[in-house]
Amino acid sequence: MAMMRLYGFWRSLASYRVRVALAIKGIAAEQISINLLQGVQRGAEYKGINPQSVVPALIVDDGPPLFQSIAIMEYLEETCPDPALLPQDPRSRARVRGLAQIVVSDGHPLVVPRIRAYLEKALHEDEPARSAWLAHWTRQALQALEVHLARERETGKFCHGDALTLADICLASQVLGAEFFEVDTAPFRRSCAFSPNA
Ligand SMILES: N[C@@H](CCC(=O)N[C@@H](CS)C(=O)NCC(=O)O)C(=O)O
Repeated sequence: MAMMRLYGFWRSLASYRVRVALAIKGIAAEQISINLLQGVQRGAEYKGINPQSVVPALIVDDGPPLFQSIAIMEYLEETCPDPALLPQDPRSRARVRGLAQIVVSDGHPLVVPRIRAYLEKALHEDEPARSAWLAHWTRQALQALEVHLARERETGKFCHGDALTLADICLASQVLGAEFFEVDTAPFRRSCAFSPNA
């Protein structure tokens, strides 16, 4: 069994995604907390591991750190394929990846700490304006997911069919973000029902 060390933080939605993937696949990993609230991610030591100053990063044995939650989850999928987090056929895989990217590429990047800090320190947006920003982009992502889940026949017990996939993990992280930012999730009935947090 490979030695794994995950650099993450309890409040990090991207770290959450990797933790869930590891748990589903039954892979043990040592957890190292990088305190984002104290800015530890910007220190020289962590920059040596991830020059982007973000979590997660995953070290496997003595290899170079893996970075970006989607790339890490795909690595876990390829090296530990059972239970699968991607369906078999290319069209289904594309849909699962598309749903996942609504969160990972579009929704989540707009609410990460460095964006919130930039709004506050560089643009001098006050707290209500910053909260409105977080709520707006969180709702946009959940709304897009909601429409996909409602109208596409591939939706099953989970986002895609009846097996849990990367899409569910990413959706769950977006719902968790909504809870952190106190966004009303009542309009996103399906997304919340599909979330493992439900
Ligand atoms: N697209 C990246 C996002 C990584 C990311 O932004 N992580 C956040 C926590 S969820 C972080 O470390 N932020 C530090 C900062 O913004 O200063 C991924 O999915 O891994």
